Parts: sequence; C-alpha cells; structure tokens
Amino acid sequence: MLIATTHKNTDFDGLASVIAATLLYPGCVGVIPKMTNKNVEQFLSTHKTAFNLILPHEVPHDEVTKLIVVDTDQWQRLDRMERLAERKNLEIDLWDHHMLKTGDILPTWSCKEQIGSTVTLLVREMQKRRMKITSLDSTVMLIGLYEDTGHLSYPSTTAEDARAAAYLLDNRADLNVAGFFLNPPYEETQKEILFEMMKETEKFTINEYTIGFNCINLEKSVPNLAAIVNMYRKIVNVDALFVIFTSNNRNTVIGRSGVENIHIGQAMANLGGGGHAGAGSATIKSKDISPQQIKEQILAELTSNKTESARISDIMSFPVISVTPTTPMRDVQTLMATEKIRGIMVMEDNTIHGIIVLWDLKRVKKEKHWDSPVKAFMVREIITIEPDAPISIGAGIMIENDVGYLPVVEDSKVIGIVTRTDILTYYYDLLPE
Ligand SMILES: [Mn+2]
Repeated sequence: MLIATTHKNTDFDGLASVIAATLLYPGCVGVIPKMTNKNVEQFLSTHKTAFNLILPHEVPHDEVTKLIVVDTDQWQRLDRMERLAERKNLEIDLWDHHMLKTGDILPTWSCKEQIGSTVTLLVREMQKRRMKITSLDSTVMLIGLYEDTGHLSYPSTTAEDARAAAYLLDNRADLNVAGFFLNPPYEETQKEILFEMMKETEKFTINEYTIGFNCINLEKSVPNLAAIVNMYRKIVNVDALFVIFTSNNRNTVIGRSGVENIHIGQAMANLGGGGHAGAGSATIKSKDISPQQIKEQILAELTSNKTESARISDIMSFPVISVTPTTPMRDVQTLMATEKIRGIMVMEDNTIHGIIVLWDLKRVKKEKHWDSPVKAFMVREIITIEPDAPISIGAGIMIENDVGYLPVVEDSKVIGIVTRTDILTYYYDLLPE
C-alpha cells in the first residue's frame, strides 16, 4: 500500500500536495492529519469525498510499503506515523520546499527545492507527464500554491510557481472557489485579537530594521492566527513582527517578515519551530520558557545575524586609485583606460579633494583642456560612506543624491570605493538562479 501524508495543522499547500501525490502515484491514498487549519477543515467538510483521503487512525501500518511525505521533512510534524518511522525497509519519497536543515526523515528519493510552494513541484511533474487533471483537482492545487506564495507575490515566489499556476488555470482551476477559501471572512474573535494587538506593540531597531513584538493572552482558541499576524505586520508597518500567544500551558510564537535579511524560519528553528524566510512559528511549553525569554532569545538571534548580512566593505573596490589635483586631464583619461576604471579619487596627503568619473571627461571640449589640471573638472562635493554600513544604505544614498560613486572612509582615511555597478551586481547575484 502506498500512502501520502503531510504536516499537522495542515495548510492548503500540504493538503494540495497530498492530493497531487494521490494523482501522481497510482494506487496512492492520502492521509490528512486530524488537526488542520480552519480553511482546510472547511474545504474538507464539503469536498472530502471527492478525493482519495483517509485519517491517520485508519492507516493499516503493516500494509504500507511506501510513504510519500509532502511539505515537511520532520517525523514529529506527521500525525501518528511513529510506527513507520521505526521501519527499516520502508521506501520514502519526499517533496518539500523547506530548506532549513532540520529534517530527520531520510528519504529513498527526494525532490527538495527552494520554491514558493511544495505543490508547484508536483504540478511541474504532472505537466511533464502531460496529465489531464480535473477542475476540482486543479482548484485545490491552485489554492495551495496561492496560499503559500501570497497569490504569487511573496519574495519566495519563483517563475516555476507562476508557470504551475498557469498550468492549473489551463486545467480550469476555479478562481471563485479559490477566492472563497483564500479569503475567509474575519470572525469576531479574530477582530478582538487584532484590536488587542493594536493597543501596544513594542518596537526594536536591529541594523536598520524595525522589529515589532506583541504578547497576547489567548482565552480560547482562535482560528488562523497567522493571517491576523500577517495583516497586523502591514498595519503597524514593521519589517518583522513576532506575536507571542500565551495560553494555559504553552506559548506559540508566530513571525512574519517583509525583508530578506530577517529570516523568520531561522529564528523559529532556535525555539524548536520552523518556517521560511518570510513566515514561521514555534510552540513551546510555558514551563520551559516565559514570553519575555522568548522575546530576548529572538532578539539575540536577530542581533547575532548582523555579521552575516553583507556590508559595504564586502563589495567595495580597493586599493583606491587616486591622482593629485594638479594631474593633467590627459593622464586621468589614460589612467582610466589602462586600469579599466570609471572613477578616480582626487587626493593629496590622504585628504579627498574631489572625484573625477568617466562621465566628466565629456566636458572636455577643447584639445588644450586635456592639459588642464583635474581640479578644474572634478566634482568637489563628495558623499562618503563607512565600511560597515549595510549595502541597502549605500544604495539609498546613491539614489537620493544621484551619485554613482561613494568613497569608503574609515578613521578619515579612504580605504575603498563602491560604485553603482558594485551594488547592482550584489543585488542581482542574490537572485536565485
Ligand atoms: Mn508549504
């Protein structure tokens, strides 16, 4: 027997990937954990019989010959699969887009990629095999894809996700149905939580980013807290938001980030949870840690990451080529050509007098001006930057002042120069291949 399963608190990506697996693997039965997200539960209450799905307690463990795990790589996140975890000869296929190295499921075969949703990986395979899929199957897979990629808008979204969405729309995925399950109306309890959060958010600045913290006492269970946190982050306008929900015996942290340098999944992994760059969560027993300690631990993690994010000194050019103010323009031009550089500092005794860039050479109209000193053509207003400034700050200064070069100054000594091209190259190299 072949079964496919996914993580507890199943979201639509998990559900859609299980359903996709039942289509891709002949004879495969999907096993949906007992605990699912509210919108998944609503969907299943009306659509369950349309799919080949069972509950964990219905699995005849001894008959299982192959397990397909989707949207997680951790045994503890599966529902009642302990007996299979102990089996030595079990064949396991893994489909996942969680790239943190926290997984303890050792697959026989795996497809693990940094991509917007897990279901994208399975849909791509269907497309390869030119499989015909029904409108209903397409719809549930599109919901999973849209939920995990924020309708293809989260930074983790790839072109592959968009192609998979196109394929599902080609196969008559229904956007009315998708819209209904993706945007459930807010319930009274959710509004109460939102208003509670708006009363007070503690803010911190780490590097140039603002981090918000809320601590909310939950008296009863409230559906889809993650969606409220996601919305509140935008309302309160912080780069990352962590909300610690406390209840009787446990604390649940939900984090959302809008910037690539604050990796929520990493911060949550330290607390025993997980997630992606943009979203993640962790649940910890109250007796192990207080909300205050959770906050301190997250702040410590984010602060220690400081050294990992790139600085101006990582991308600057050095040593700096410079000329004295009396150097003839002719020599400046030759130097630019032989050194293949577009900007030269004009300095004397370690003092910056100005900068001359390729563009300024265009201002030399008359032949005799090539004998003039560079000080007649150089730009005198120089904006400098410190080596440990974040790269995004350098980019901001260039845009605001419309300059293409920033000398890098440390202890009033010029130690390098960073150009617009250096910054662009850095950002484009960040983009995944
Ligand atoms: Mn997912």
